[in-house]
Amino acid sequence: MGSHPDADLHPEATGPAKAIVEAHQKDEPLKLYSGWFCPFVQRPWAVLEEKRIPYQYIEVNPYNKPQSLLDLNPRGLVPTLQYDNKPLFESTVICEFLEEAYPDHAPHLLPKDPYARARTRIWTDYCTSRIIPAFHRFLQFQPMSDREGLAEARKEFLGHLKEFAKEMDGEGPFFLGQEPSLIDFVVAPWAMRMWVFDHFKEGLGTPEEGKGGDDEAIWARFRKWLKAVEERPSIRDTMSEIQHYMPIYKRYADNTAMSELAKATRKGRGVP
Ligand SMILES: N[C@@H](CCC(=O)N[C@@H](CS)C(=O)NCC(=O)O)C(=O)O
Repeated sequence: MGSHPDADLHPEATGPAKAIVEAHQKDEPLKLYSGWFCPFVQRPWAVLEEKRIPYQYIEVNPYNKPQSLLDLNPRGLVPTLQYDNKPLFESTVICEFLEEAYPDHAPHLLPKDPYARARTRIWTDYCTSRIIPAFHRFLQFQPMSDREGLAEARKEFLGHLKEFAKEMDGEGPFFLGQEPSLIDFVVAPWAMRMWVFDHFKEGLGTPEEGKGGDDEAIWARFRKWLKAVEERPSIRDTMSEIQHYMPIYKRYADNTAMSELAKATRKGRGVP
């Protein structure tokens, strides 16, 4: 009674992420309290991998919170980082912290130039405040019989992707250029989960190559970015097998657990 619908999710990472988890079991002063499935976790997890910072991976279920997690973070969310016996949370804050606490570890998440740095924060915020909420509105859209509503939700999401792609460095392949930055790591987990639209919403709907009309160049740039993100080992290899994400997203897309999830969303807590 009252337990979260995801309290019984698959207990551990599978696929490529399994090997990374196994390689990070040794006790380390830096500990990542994680849920293998959580896109917010994947942000700092990929950054830790990318920068080759030594850390210990600790799997917890945030819908069935162990005391060890609550002791560090009263909100009991993942990711939670333990650094030198002190807790830290909020995925974007953790990423920026890793950049500052390990200054010798490349690639750097923020450019040196103050203007370029500020602009990086604008587009990082755009991912969190526009792209990701629109991803969830599209994924959650119901009923599927409301064709206009579905088209509208898709259009809203694609509109944000297009705005995002317009701002990218011309060459890339990442948002700011050759190397991934904070912007890429903040949005990559959702980019890696866009298959959900094929399964649950009759397709993502981005135009195929050569079919983007006036926006062809923008969509070509988007595809180049997406490919670079999908192929980046730190991002690719912190993903598990699709079949284990499926029940979580199915519940979400079907709206079967809506009242629970709506409550969680209203309280400002994230949903995967
Ligand atoms: N704003 C947080 C969101 C983290 C979050 O919502 N994580 C989910 C799992 S994907 C969680 O821990 N949920 C547990 C709960 O809502 O109680 C961040 O960016 O770190």
